[in-house]
Amino acid sequence: MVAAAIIVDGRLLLAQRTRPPELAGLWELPGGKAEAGETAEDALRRELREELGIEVSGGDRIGDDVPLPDGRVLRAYRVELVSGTPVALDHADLRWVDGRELGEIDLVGNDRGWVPDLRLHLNGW
Ligand code: DCM
Repeated sequence: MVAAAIIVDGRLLLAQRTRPPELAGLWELPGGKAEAGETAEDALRRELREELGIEVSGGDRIGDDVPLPDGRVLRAYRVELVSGTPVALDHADLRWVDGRELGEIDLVGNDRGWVPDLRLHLNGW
């Protein structure tokens, strides 16, 4: 599973989940499942095109791998917004947050461990 940290002007894009019921309303780094034969960058480009209507590039790792209960691993990447304005095509809402707001918003549990690393990127380190 791949998730994207998209940072523009010192703010990180978060997306609000609609499903499953226990995660609905919580915020996440957008992303999804890499399909067979896809690189992480390919998967992020496809997922973000489908979910947000944007084009991205790049993909340096951020933070540690998060093991999921089903045996898969969730991995975050910093990507650059190349074109488009994100639209919530598959989420309830979108928000751009600064470092302080990132600490206050209700993130999905799997993404919470990335906050310190994300803050370093938001603060320009
Ligand atoms: N997931 C997560 N954090 C993300 C992206 C995904 O915890 N930033 C988890 C939530 C689901 C699983 O991955 O358990 C599948 O996500 P989806 O339903 O979006 O395909």
